[in-house]
Amino acid sequence: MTRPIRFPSNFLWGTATSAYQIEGSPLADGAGHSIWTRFAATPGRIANGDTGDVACDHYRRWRDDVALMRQLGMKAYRFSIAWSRILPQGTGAVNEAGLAFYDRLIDELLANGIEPMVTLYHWDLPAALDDRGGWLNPDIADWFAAYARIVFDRYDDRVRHWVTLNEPWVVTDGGYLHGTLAPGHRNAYEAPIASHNLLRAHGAAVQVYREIGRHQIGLVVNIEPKYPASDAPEDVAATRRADAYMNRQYLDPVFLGSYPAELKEIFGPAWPDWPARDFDLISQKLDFIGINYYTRNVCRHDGANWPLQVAPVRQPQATYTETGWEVFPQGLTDTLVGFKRRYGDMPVYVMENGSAFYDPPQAAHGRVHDPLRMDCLRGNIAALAAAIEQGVDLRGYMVWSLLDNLEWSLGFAKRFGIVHVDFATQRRTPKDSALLYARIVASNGACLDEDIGNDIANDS
Ligand code: PNW
Repeated sequence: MTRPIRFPSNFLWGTATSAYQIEGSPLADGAGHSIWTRFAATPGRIANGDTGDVACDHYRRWRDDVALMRQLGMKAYRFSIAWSRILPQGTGAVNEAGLAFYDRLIDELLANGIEPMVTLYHWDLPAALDDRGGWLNPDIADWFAAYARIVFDRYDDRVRHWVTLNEPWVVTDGGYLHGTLAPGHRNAYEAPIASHNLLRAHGAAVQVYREIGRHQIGLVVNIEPKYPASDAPEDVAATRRADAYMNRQYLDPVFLGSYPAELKEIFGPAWPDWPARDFDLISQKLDFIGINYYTRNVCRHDGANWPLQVAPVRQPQATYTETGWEVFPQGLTDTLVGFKRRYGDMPVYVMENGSAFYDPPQAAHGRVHDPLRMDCLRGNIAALAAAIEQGVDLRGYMVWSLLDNLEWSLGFAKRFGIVHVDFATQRRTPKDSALLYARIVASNGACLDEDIGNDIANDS
């Protein structure tokens, strides 16, 4: 390591999860169905027939899970609220038992010195709202704002970091364009409408927060930097389309007040003309931006690939994770520096970053060796330090994920946790990557200057 690694003294180090992926008991205590309980009950939608009915049983084991975070020295925890626990029908009657669950969790986190960071929407739309059109119904901005008001009213005295939506791109691309995620539609006419209503709902919730909230609110987007496979004009144009579709589709309207021109090119007749006033709603001022980073994409033109006409180019020298994502820490620095360049200086949190690897089943001996995940963690944290050095106002970093959990339609087989979960017994075992991360957190990143972690991997 050539330069010393430095992080701000109040840097928020933590982990992230989401409700449907870890909680289990999705219908307990009066909660309603979500599009994910439905999707999971539809044969063939989730690998291996897995569901979130039990998941990590966090709904009952939350106290132990907070104790585990404390043991690892975590400073923050990002989780999401299940809308259908609070409003079983999505609108209307409030379910007090659902509110009480998150009260207990928030209080326990604070009692253990862990900062709660709360996401309002991490993909589990109440099924009753899907029956009314879900993200395709423009009324959803009002439904979401009403839900947000209830949640802000209840918890804003204790929660200082709020996120409206997690990854609108994934909600739309998986849920409405390619059909791989709930609600499983595959329709190029629906996708732009769903995206637009997600952004309107985000803006409406921020407006409510400005009225009644006292702390910080932001949006979380997944960013995958795009690099051209060659300097041939068609590859460069393909790269621009991919970046516009995945990255700028959300950030441009929020921060610059309009969509990238490439979207019309991509969607053709399916791209609507939007009313100008919508952009006033969408572009509410935010207190921070949350960025999820997993991988990069090298792009080439491919006319056969619907609808983007872009194909990914595999890198022969690279390591790929179990979800097929290239390990590329430099992309995290590029993403953070690139954000600042295009949208300006503002507080940034990396709200998710992690990797799925096959972990050899050694948990029975009390250890799980995950050297590849450790390498990723080291590389990514060095990439954060490089971004800070280049002037990025980075305030925190959340590892995805605290626990192995339900990786949506890929089921439980893809493990992102730094803590191993034996789903038969619910036993939790911190992997070597968790021990490494605990040291990184305890030293505020400085231990990365040393040849950290080799002893962890060797002292089995
Ligand atoms: C995120 N992509 O999803 C989600 O926020 C998590 O719930 C999920 O478990 C985690 O990343 C790992 O997948 C993504 O295709 C899904 O670029 C897909 C993409 C990015 C993020």
